Amino acid sequence: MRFKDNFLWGGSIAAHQCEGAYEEGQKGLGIMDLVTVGAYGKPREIHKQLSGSAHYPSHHGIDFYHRYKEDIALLAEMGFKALRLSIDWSRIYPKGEENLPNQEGILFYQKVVDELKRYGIEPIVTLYHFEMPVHLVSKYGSWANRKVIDYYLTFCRTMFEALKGNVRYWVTFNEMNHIDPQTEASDIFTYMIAGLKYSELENKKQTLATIGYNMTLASCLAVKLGHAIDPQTQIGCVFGIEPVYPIDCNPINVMNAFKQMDRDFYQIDAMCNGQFPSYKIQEYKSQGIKIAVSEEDRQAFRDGTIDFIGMNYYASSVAEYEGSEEGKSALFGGLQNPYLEASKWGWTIDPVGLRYLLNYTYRKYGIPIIVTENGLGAVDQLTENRKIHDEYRMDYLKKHIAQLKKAVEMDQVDCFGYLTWAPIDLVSATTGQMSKRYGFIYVDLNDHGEGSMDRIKKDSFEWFKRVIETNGEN
Ligand code: BGP
Repeated sequence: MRFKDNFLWGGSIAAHQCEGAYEEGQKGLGIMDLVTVGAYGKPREIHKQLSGSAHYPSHHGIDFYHRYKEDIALLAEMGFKALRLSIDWSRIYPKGEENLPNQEGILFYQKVVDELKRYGIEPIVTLYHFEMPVHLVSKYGSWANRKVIDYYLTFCRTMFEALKGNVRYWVTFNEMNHIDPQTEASDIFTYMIAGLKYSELENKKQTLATIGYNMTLASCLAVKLGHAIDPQTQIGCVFGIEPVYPIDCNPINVMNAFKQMDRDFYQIDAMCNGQFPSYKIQEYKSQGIKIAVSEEDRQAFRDGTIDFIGMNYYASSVAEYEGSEEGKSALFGGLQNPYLEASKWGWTIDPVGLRYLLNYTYRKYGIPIIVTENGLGAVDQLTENRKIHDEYRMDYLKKHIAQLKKAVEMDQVDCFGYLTWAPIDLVSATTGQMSKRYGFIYVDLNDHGEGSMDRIKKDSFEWFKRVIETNGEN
């Protein structure tokens, strides 16, 4: 089996990382509008409200809000078959709880989708990619409160209806799996997903478990709703997963590595098997965490199974035994894998990990998978004649595509698309830096928001164009 003829080659972007125009079009304040840029090795600061002196990269993004036509034309020139983008909830419901949506916000996304369709590019629309109205966090406490599920569903209904007939692929959430009571989380991870700082959470384990449960439930309810509005749609959920390897063959380390990796799968289990996994409830019970699955919820899990799994893949990690069978592992780095190199930001470069993860996931669930994010964050040097020679990026992607090919051709994994993160440079989510670049298209802008914002094709632009033209024969 080769890549299917209609294989979806393309890329992924997210609203808060590219749109900018944070005060235009009647947009409300979103959680990522309050996060500053982090210096190298330093975390981004998260503010409670806007402060005059701080620099907030989401406020300008790469100005996609005004330049989407130019950007989509460049992606079309590369031959893109698909673009995954997200809807900023705070553009549609500025505070999250209004009775009526903001028509200007809806119109913006309708225009973007129309522009994509004009070039035959399939839009894949994410409904929640770290974009929650700040008001829902301050008034209701975010996903820990079930009321927020209702507001999310109202928002989903608005978008399903507004884009009906034009969008075939929907994604309910991006990377909700990074919230787990067992994992020591960094502030930025819990903040991106739920607008809450880990260090400030009261009753951390219970709150994180509740958020994880409520988001899983919200996804199932959204799937059911989307199918009812348009039965033609394919609705999935995107997970960011890194394979976890044991540090050696000590069975305890092997078990521990399995347990670490397994934490990223309980929500996929719920969404594919149609029930919230009993092993998770058991685990919660043993730690005094209370999650009650009502009969109504049970029905929602049964009715809202996903059509496909979206897989964000960047790196793998290593787990080591640390005094108990529930030891510790590190997300993206920490423990070094001696066989792998890492990016400047410490993310390991592990193409085989992609094949492993695709096999692991497909064997478990047997439903179609799409690689929704994969790419190398790197510092690019603009030469005097305004070129970017990014062979390191091509090298990274080539090796990953080669492994993807093995997964599809040899291992028979049903994968229907490969989307790079991100086809055009944009603001990095975890660091806020512009200098952590992923694109085939360079955006002239630095970490302080200075630059012409000119778009410049990197060497990888022509290369990826050939990958698409040849359906993966690069
Ligand atoms: C994923 C997110 C993306 C993106 C990517 C790269 O987890 O879904 O939004 O940002 O990671 O991360 P970063 O931008 O921090 O390099």
